[in-house]
Amino acid sequence: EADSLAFVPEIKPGPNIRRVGTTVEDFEQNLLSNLYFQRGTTIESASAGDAYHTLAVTLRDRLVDRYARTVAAHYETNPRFVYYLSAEYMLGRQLNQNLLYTGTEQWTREIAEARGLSMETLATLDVEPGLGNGGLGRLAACLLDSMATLDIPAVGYGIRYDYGIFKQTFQNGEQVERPDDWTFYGNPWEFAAPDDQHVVGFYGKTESANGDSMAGPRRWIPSETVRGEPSHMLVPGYGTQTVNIVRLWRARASRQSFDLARFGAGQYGEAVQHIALSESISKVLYPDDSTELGRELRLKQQYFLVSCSLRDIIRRFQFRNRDWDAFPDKVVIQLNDTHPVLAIPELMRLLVDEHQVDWDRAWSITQRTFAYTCHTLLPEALETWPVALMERLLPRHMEIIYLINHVFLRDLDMRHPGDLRLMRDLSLIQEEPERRVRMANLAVVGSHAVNGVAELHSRLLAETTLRDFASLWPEKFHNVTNGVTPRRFVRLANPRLSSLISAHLGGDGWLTDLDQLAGLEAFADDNAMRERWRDVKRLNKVDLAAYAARTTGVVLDPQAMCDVMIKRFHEYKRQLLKVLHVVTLYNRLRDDPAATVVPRTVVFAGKAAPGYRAAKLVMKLVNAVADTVNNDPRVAGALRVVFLPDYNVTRAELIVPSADLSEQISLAGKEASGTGNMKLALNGAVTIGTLDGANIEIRDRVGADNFFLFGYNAEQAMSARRSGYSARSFYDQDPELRAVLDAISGGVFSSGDRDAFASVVDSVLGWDEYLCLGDYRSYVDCQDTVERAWQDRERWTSMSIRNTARSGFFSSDRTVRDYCRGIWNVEPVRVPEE
Ligand code: Z15
Repeated sequence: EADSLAFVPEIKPGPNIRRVGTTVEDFEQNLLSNLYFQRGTTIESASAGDAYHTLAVTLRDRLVDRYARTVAAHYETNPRFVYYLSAEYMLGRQLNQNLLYTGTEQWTREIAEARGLSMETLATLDVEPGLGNGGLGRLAACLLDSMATLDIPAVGYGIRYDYGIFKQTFQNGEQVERPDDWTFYGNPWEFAAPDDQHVVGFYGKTESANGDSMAGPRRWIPSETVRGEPSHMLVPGYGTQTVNIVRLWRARASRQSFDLARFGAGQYGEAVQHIALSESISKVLYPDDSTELGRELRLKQQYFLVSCSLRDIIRRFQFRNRDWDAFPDKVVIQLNDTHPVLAIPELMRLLVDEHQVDWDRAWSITQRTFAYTCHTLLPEALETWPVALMERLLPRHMEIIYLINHVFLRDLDMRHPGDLRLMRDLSLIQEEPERRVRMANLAVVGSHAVNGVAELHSRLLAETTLRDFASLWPEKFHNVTNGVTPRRFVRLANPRLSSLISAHLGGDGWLTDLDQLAGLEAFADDNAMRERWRDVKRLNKVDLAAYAARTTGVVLDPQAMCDVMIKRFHEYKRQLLKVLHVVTLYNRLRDDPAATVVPRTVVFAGKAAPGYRAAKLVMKLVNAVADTVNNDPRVAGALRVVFLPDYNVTRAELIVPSADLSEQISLAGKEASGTGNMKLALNGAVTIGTLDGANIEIRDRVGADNFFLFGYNAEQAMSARRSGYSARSFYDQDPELRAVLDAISGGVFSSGDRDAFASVVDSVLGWDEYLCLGDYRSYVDCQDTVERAWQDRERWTSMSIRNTARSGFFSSDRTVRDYCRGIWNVEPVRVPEE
């Protein structure tokens, strides 16, 4: 099947770019006209849903105007583009963001409220596209926001999953997953382009196209094809005219897939099974974060994303350029983890087999084009795919990978003659226990830059996981510390704090120049400021308490310290250590109800991969402890525990602004960076944390006095594990710890059932990879220090202000600038207002 319908979708510059009006009257006219012509209804009969949809498309119209001018400016300039390839994007809700970015928030409020519609109602109709699992997907969204804000020409490519990350509920304290049919009522933010599809092949065989060399060109004859149908969402920059796009691919069956004869014979299921099979490729996001499942369909998803995106990138390149050697001057492709790494052999295939570029030239182009971000150190997160599966699914790619490996190992042998150990470790193919393709090795060999996501992570990558590559090519290795967008995670999530900041800094310039937050430093010990700062936190906590009461029935005290642990459930993140602390507090209160303690609300939120038994049992334990604690009159007023279900971007925007204490307690050396830690610090939460990931950089900046540090550092953790770590000895020597574990295994939180949580307790008492008990005493003592600090209200508030004032570095604008200078070598393109 040829690409018969493909066309060049770019908007060319010309006089036909429409302009949207600039007054509230124009805006209201646009709304009324869209209500009538787009929604097909009248103001008298419009529902809240009609109003929402109409508002969304009207805002979208305003962004289209900017987008058209952006494309025109890009066309004129023909700049180098960043193409961000990611299997995940966690964009968050679009409505409030687009109101802010188009400056129409106030107008909308007036127009809506005059008709009895609240902004809150409209906001709740906005559905968050949950097309990611956690940190990696949200980072992608923050980088898109910052690239647009910094006028960087960029396109994000991803998959338009029919079902995003599952919806989480609890039954008997256990996680229950429900499908996230996020487009059930339609998605007003996207533009579908069903007439702009690409055809993607799978399986089949290869044959020589001229001669017999694997270095090609060769012909791949796939035995299965599906179509990739694109749609895009607009990605506006804040305070600029630039609007970029994120282009998402959806799998569609070929036109002839519906079996009319079978349908006629009453075999309805069989009649549509080919359609269902093809379209399953983009059906659902795999809900695993930092672990690999190795399913065939997952590999198909990855190749589907890569194939569609590269065809698009090449077409965009050819729109303005001819010479393939110029490709890396116009294109840099950033690989978000190993998920899109098949793009490396795919570009080789397209150049060699379809565009007659010879192998060596194609390889040079490829290496100069790609850059790879690694997001983990966990061995279980490093993807490998069985050679047998690759040979079957992508026979030509497997040939190309062999050839890349052959040339690479030959060169390696010239530099390090006879070093078989090195050859075996760096080979793109792992031999034992079964032959597998190592995607991270392929990424490093095929890219000109490799980066980790925080200083410690980048150092450990170069010293451990990718050590031999780092000695081979030290110049390839970079660090780019992650960041978060202050537009969403301060301005939109925390409008009260934002107003207070702007009032003290004399404007909102900090939103695009976050280092300006340093100006708050001057007010850190100012009584009036501290009073207002506390007021903001208190009001945010009142909002959170209202939400918690409505959704869980748990009543929270806005005066209590709000202690939050919000992130994916994973053993390395050690939610269990937090539970051990909560039970410690509970035991103390039970033993002595008169004990003066700091009233605390412990907020948990986060999802676990559906198949991750250990993490799910910890979740169940959290719910069980919450139940027991919240129903025990002896501790009422002192301790509350709430697990807010269905953590997502929207929920983060609710919880982060009310946090006093930010729990970042992963075992040192395990969390690559973390980004929730940054969101919380920016919103004035004080961190209790280990020397892990970006915590280290947060502490360096906010100051050791404004950060609660505990636990092993990465080196100590590694040597503790090497030198025979004994969890038992901690249990034997620490009576308070013993009481906690005995309470859990004794059935205190499971109505006397001693089996319910036995395996949790056994896991920390046995050979615990994450050294929970080893860090317990240090953690609990540190929490006692936190409580003493909290009791000095003024001092705590100063710490909180300093956390905000000194966290400007953690803007994703800085992250994008780092990528631009260190890796991408791209320049901004300003989009004129007219
Ligand atoms: C993911 O969310 C992260 C790493 C992964 O390897 C996968 Cl598969 C998913 C996270 C890291 O755990 C986190 O530390 C980091 O902040 C985030 O990526 C963004 O870099």
